[in-house]
Amino acid sequence: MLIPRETATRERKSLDGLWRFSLDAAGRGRQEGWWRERLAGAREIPVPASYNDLFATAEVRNHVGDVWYQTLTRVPQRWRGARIVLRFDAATHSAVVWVGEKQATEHEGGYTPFEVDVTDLVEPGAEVRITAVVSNVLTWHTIPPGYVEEFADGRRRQQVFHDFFNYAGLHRTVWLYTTPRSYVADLTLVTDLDGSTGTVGYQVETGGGAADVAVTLCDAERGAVAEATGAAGELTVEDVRPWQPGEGYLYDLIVELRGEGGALVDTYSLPVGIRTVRVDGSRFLINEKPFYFRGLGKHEDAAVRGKAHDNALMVHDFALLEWLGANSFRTAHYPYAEEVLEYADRHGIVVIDETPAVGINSGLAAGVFGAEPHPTFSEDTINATTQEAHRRAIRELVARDKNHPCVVLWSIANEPESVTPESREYFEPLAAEARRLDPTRPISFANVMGSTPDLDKITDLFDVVMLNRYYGWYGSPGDLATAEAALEAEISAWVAAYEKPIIFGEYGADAFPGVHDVVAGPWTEEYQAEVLAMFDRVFDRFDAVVGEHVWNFADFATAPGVMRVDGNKKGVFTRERRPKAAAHMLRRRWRGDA
Ligand code: GCB
Repeated sequence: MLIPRETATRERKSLDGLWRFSLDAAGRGRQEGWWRERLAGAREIPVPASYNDLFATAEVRNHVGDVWYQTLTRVPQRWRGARIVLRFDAATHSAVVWVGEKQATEHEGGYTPFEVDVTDLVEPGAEVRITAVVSNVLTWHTIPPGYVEEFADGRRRQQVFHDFFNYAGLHRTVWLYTTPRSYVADLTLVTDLDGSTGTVGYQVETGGGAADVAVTLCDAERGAVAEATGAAGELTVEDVRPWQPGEGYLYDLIVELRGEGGALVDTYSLPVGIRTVRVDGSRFLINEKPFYFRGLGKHEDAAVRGKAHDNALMVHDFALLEWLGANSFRTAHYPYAEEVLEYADRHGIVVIDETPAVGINSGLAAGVFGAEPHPTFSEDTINATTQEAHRRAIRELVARDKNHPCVVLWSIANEPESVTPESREYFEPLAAEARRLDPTRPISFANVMGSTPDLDKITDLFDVVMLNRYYGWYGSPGDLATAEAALEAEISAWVAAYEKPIIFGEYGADAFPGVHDVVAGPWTEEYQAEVLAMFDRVFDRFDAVVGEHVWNFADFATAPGVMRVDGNKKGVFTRERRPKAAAHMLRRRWRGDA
């Protein structure tokens, strides 16, 4: 799926700004047809933003169900004759959209874009009312899963099985954009390297009728380095400058559709990083060189705006990654805004890209999040319908992110149940689907603590062992000698069981900022740093460990609970992005020069 861009044949208009917003606590709007007129009694709300923390009321923060967004915009007169598309970069977790009186589209899944051709629903030059009802409800059949508790007095509470606040709303940009009637609909690129020669295999999908395809690859100075015609083919680049970690060198692929007499019909251009990625035994190779992941799991999370994409925060977070000496991060626990991947492409930061499939695990749900005990997989809980939603989530992730050179590994789930025959039945087709959708990248999932190689039933389906481990925190807190021995023993068991690269997808400890002690104990900044140092010591003893991603980059909001103090405090930065002692320690390890 192509990101909207301005080109010689295309225009785009962001609808970001202040929209009208109404809570629909009683869930009446869909029956009453609230899209038919101006939303009554509406507040103003910024788009993009999570709505939860904006209004200083528990009613909005803890709302369960529908909310309504509405804006009036004018379609430019000069767009007459063009194909006009309405696109939401994200609506969390599901939405129905009306253009004027007409339902235009609907979408499930809170972190991937959806779009609809609205040419016949709008009139260039005229105003148009766009209304979206957005639901934050998670059920056994959504990704991520959850369920809603109903109380006798009519209150509803959303139970989630994941450790971050269920922020919702229009989290990313909403666009109107144009394409010509015949247009470039999609592009799929596969790059390869052979010595100093690079290749870019391309496939162009078109819509709206036949036109001839011509492609030109330009280098960063905009000089053409290769050309081809036809909807699919391969471009060869001599003296290639590869995309590599730390150096996000990008070519530009310009696709042109040409009609009668060679007239330009449509043009679209896409940045291209030429690189390879592959697993070989227990090594993870980027451009055939062993790569070691130094970085962190992140979240889209900040005060006031919740999970909204924000360029200021993005630039600052990347600056802090650089300050730490990190070369990579994981999009825990959902696809991030595509701007983030584009930024990582340009700056040579390596990304593990994750679906929103977090919480497929009843043991964790009951133990950590206070959910009712239930089997993970059953007719009444996670079932074939959930699996289908999961398959769609994988498909939408790959469709959006397949052309980003920064993405080197797909993570199709975080900490699912993985020790039962049911988990194998559930994951076998999903792993196969991920491979079918993208045969060029390795696949993995984040393995939960306790799912050791003797118990785990799904690791053979994947290329990389990604372990989330909390020795010294959830296990033997305050006793790092015991934690160290247990960690070393577990890694040895994985190394004996599989010849696959091992990445630590999570490890860490909470530290409440400002709590210090000379004899470091849990919650102090010193202890957090000592836990990380202990893990790092052990990692250095194993060649098969090819990555360390600390949990987490920054403190983040969670549902209330006795395990959390104003949210999860495992950040090496506070939520305001101030460094804790652990950040300085990591900077010393990762930069070596600090
Ligand atoms: C995990 C989860 C992550 C949590 C973290 C924690 O294993 O993957 O979402 O936030 O542990 O801090 O407990």
